[in-house]
Amino acid sequence: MIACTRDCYDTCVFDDNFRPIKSEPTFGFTCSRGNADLRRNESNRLLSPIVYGREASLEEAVREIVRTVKSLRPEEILHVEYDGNQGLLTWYYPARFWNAVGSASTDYSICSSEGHAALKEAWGCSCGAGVEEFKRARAFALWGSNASVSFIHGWHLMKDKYKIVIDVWKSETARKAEKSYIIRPSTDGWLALGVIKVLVSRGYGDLSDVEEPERLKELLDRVTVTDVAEVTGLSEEDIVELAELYYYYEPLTVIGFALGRTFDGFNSVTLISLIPAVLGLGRWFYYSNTYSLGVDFDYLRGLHLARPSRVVGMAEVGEEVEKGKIKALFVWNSNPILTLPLGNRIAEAAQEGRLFLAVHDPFVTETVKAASVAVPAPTYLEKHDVVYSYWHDYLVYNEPIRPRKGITEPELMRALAKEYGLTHPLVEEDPWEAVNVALRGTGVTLEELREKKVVKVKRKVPSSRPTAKSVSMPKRPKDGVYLVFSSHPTSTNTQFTEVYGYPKDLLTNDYEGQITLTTGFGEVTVRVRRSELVPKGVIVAYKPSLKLGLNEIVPPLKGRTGTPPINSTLVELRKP
Ligand SMILES: Nc1nc2c(c(=O)[nH]1)N[C@H]1C(S)=C(S)[C@@H](COP(=O)(O)OP(=O)(O)OC[C@H]3O[C@@H](n4cnc5c(=O)[nH]c(N)nc54)[C@H](O)[C@@H]3O)O[C@H]1N2
Ligand SMILES: Nc1nc2c(c(=O)[nH]1)N[C@H]1C(S)=C(S)[C@@H](COP(=O)(O)OP(=O)(O)OC[C@H]3O[C@@H](n4cnc5c(=O)[nH]c(N)nc54)[C@H](O)[C@@H]3O)O[C@H]1N2
Ligand code: SF4
Ligand SMILES: [Mo]
Repeated sequence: MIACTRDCYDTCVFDDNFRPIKSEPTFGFTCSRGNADLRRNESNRLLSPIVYGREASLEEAVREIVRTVKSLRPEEILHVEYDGNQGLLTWYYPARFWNAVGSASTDYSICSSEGHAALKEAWGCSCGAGVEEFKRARAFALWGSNASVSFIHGWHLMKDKYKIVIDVWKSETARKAEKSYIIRPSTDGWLALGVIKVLVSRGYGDLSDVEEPERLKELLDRVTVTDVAEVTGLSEEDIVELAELYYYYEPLTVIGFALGRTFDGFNSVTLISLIPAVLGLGRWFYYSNTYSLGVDFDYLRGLHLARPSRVVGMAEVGEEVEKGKIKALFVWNSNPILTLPLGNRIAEAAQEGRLFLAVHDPFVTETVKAASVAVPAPTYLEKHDVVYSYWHDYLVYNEPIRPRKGITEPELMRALAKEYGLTHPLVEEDPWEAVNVALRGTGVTLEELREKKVVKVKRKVPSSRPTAKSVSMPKRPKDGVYLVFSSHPTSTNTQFTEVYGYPKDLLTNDYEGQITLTTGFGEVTVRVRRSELVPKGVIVAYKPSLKLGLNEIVPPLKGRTGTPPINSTLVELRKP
């Protein structure tokens, strides 16, 4: 058995012949990436360590990294890792070395942290519905979620059920849904407030299940359905209709990660999550179940014994590199030159010798191409690890089904520690022992996982009622043209573009041809294609089109808890 470790809701489970398992949670099918994985595994691989442009031995690469680390102050060194591989040993464990030497860490905010923080504040935990509830639900309301593309097994369980989509363009999912509402970008908080207002004023719902409801009551008094219509671009009838559909169908609310990446996303996620509570349905939403599994991620990262010297927002990495505050980056499991706001500043600084960039990746990515030192990593098909899902409840013990190329993350971490002369309990603890300890709260032991390979966890979901103490009046986004992003069926973020290519055109309502997009941070010239699916004031880019350098203009802003509001990128257009 092996599970796909890519950053994806589905975490597909495969048998030893790499066929998707017929049973839950994979139901016998997978995506275009899963179908091409074995083939892709043999192409575009980084096969040898590289030190300043030439092939080198692993020892040389490790020496060069440690020499640089020792020559700098810990605060000038930042490790950047994200969810390229969702394995406990691959993603989390290697941070131990960097925490032990006291370098800076990121805030891990690029994707979903804003929504996690919002839901934790309101509900005590961001966790919600799982596979069982998806099966049981008779309808779904999807906000900022392109689930038919980004979450295909969740979507599979929505088949033949009533689906309502709230998006900013007629996405693939909006087109397939029974009902869709297309609103102005970043106005979801207003719409949620409008829905609650209608439900309460018509007696369809009330605030009796909401703790500390005063602030919400105050907002309901201040806002009218007419205001909500004006801000969202919907008609008043639409808003009433959406509230009626909520009342009639009691849909399971799916809150897409895209929403945490909007302007005022914290508030939007909070307000949307309160709709089911107003209907007396409790925690009838899904965002991410990571924090109900009981895995101790902090233990894996060694935070019980060591702390980073400082935390840098993922929004700010490019800017800090440009300003010279960061002099060395150690990257794994991530392709930050393409995926972080102003990520191109990393490439420029490395090229000009202002930044030492070390990268550990299985593939020759843009970040690897710009690296001072690159070290090959095995893919998930080539190493042991324990994998979890942010949707389903199964832990999987991954075993290699392909010969290994490269050095694993724990091995590289230990090689760095040895060269450094670091004797710290964090790097001395055996990686598997660390996994065993980190799994304690799951009720599953490593031994059991090794024997059974796939084990269902009993998730811990608090039955708390929500509090409305963190809601505030939604902010009104400025008028203008917004660049928004969506998942694409043939890639996971920037991965797989070497197999399937990537869309070269962005989608707009009213123009076709070359166009220059400008923000206060730079400009990028792209081709756009006219599409009736996109309303005025919106430009849609699929995530693999990040290859066009779109993050060169995404501002290094932080949301309430750090996540950059990437989907609220206000752009000026210049036509030639
Ligand atoms: N403008 C804009 N920017 C965005 C987004 C957007 O919508 N718009 N989306 C954001 C979101 S949601 C996310 S999650 C981030 C994603 O940002 P990234 O994490 O940078 O995204 P990926 O392109 O998936 O890159 C993952 C990298 O991990 C590598 N990898 C895979 N497996 C392994 C392994 O086993 N070991 C090691 N060492 N490396 C491995 C892959 O080869 C790849 O290079 O991007 C964000 N950036
Ligand atoms: N095939 C595929 N699957 C993926 C990924 C992938 O790259 N490809 N990426 C994975 C990752 S890292 C993540 S985070 C998830 C993301 O998956 P989702 O949570 O589905 O998020 P996105 O695909 O970023 O965007 C979903 C929708 O949000 C809409 N949107 C943008 N701004 C707003 C807004 O202000 N309001 C509303 N209501 N909608 C808005 C976009 O138009 C888009 O249609 O998917 C994961 N699954
Ligand atoms: S990328 Fe997602 S849907 Fe595709 S194989 Fe991996 S987990 Fe499954
Ligand atoms: Mo993400």
